[in-house]
Amino acid sequence: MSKYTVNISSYDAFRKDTFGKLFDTDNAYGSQCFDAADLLWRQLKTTQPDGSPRRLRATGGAAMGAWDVSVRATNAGTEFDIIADVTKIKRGDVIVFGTKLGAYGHIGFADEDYKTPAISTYSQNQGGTNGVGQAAAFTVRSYTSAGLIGAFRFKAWNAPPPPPNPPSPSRMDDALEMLKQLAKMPNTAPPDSTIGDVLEILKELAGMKPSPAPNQPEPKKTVEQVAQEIWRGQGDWGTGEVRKQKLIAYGGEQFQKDVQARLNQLAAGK
Ligand SMILES: [Ca+2]
Repeated sequence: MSKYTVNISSYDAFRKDTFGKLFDTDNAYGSQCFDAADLLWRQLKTTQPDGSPRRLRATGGAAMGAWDVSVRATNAGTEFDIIADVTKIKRGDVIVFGTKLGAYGHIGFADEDYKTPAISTYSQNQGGTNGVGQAAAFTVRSYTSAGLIGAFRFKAWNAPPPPPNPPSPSRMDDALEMLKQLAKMPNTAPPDSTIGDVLEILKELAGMKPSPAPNQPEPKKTVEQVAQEIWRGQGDWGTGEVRKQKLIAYGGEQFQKDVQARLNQLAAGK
């Protein structure tokens, strides 16, 4: 059980819950940057491979030891993605700095996406003396991005956005299925909730934009229809060569010949 409980529903929630405060999760050396990152790990409900409660591991008693290959995968567990390409760092990632920031390196949270020459970092011990006193409290400070050696990305803070509601023809299926169930309840008043559900779906479907009719060509007229039209002086078929070309354009040469043959029959009183 962690001695601290903080809100980890999002990076911003975590930041808001910890800003200006001091945490000494490992009860050693006061409130260090290591405790800042460890604080997140200690909120996790999972256990380490040896069954002990989750905490951030680090070799050599150094903040940068959290990125050491011997503990990296254990630290990532199932909850974190390992970000080896530091240029991919995103706000909220747990970022690890190497010896460019001193013998122990540094660890904290990216307070902005990767950028150069420096990146805003949210952590403890970013101004205090040996992690002691209020000056060590959680705050933001910029550190050279050249010092970054890697990052852990807490998946829960980087869930992909839910897909937009697709137009769902299955909603009609849902309504039909409910109606079928209702039909199977002879002599029983259906529960209001079910009727309500069906009505909701029907309203939803009624509000849906009707799907546009497929772009279908006008059904083609038959030889007989066209011949009758021309015979009655309907349509815009013209006469002579104009008519011939229009008929060919409309239905092809054979169509034109057939229409002409039919017109000849009509003229002959057939
Ligand atoms: Ca400590």
